[in-house]
Amino acid sequence: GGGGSTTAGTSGGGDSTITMGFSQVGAESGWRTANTKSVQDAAKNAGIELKFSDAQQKQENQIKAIRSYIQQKVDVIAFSPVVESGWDTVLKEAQNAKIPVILTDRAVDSKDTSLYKTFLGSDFVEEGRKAGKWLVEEYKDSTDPVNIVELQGTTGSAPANDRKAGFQEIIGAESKFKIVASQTGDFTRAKGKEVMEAFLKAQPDIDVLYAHNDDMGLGAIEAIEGAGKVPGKDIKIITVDAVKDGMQALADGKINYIVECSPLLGPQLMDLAKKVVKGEQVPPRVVTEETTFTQDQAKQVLSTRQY
Ligand code: GZL
Repeated sequence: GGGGSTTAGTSGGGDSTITMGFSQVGAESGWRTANTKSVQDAAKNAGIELKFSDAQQKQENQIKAIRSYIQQKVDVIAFSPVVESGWDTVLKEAQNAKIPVILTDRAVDSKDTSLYKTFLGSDFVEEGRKAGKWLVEEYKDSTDPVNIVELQGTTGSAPANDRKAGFQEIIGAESKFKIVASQTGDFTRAKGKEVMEAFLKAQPDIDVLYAHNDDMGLGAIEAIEGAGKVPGKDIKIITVDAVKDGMQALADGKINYIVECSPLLGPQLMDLAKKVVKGEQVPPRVVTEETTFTQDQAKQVLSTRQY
């Protein structure tokens, strides 16, 4: 019979598989679950062994996870910091243990940028500016006051701070725009609905909702409809992310504009991790490619969306 096939011997020497310890924020939104899937699929495709933990949106759980990865002597640590502050101590412990750290999705406010090799994620200030620019354009022919309510992301998180700042930078130039109420909905649908119900009771006249993510916007839509108003018409809605449920609401006319924030960071993260483990130089900042969507654009692309 034919000779059996011979399998090529694996290269000699130690196990060259990279182990990555990843601390995820939680599972608070459609964006987050899509981000988790991207990281897990990309690790598999890259042949990287992934240790993964979900912090339920608590910083102390992320710090615990990072400490356990240090104990386990992983080759590289990556995480999305739930809030910007309070990371220097644990990042110094990783540095002392000679384990490189990659920031993904959200940033930290540490002054010492040697504590991490690179930050891969969106420019949240620019996302806020894009939201503001659409609103300025939408109301360019009117001089009446425009009353805005804002559902902020998780208090202290980079996306909440920066999306607020970018939006304010643009609308602050025109006195007709007034943010009459602004409160955190913690990036979740449930909290977004609850806070929007409170806004509707407290504010006699709301023209616009700016929600820092689709999930809070979708919760707010339930509150707006519950109050007998028409979302997208009585109250215009701008959100950020462009996850499937948000894009469906946009196509249905319940949301007016979505600024995309791509969660598909997995492949780039694994490429950066391989370089960092080899001791190769990587850019200190890698900004995510992303765009914006109107209602018509949502109708065209809905069936092609990956998340
Ligand atoms: C943004 C990410 C935010 C999303 C939310 O990169 O950190 O967290 O906009 C998610 O949907 O909860």
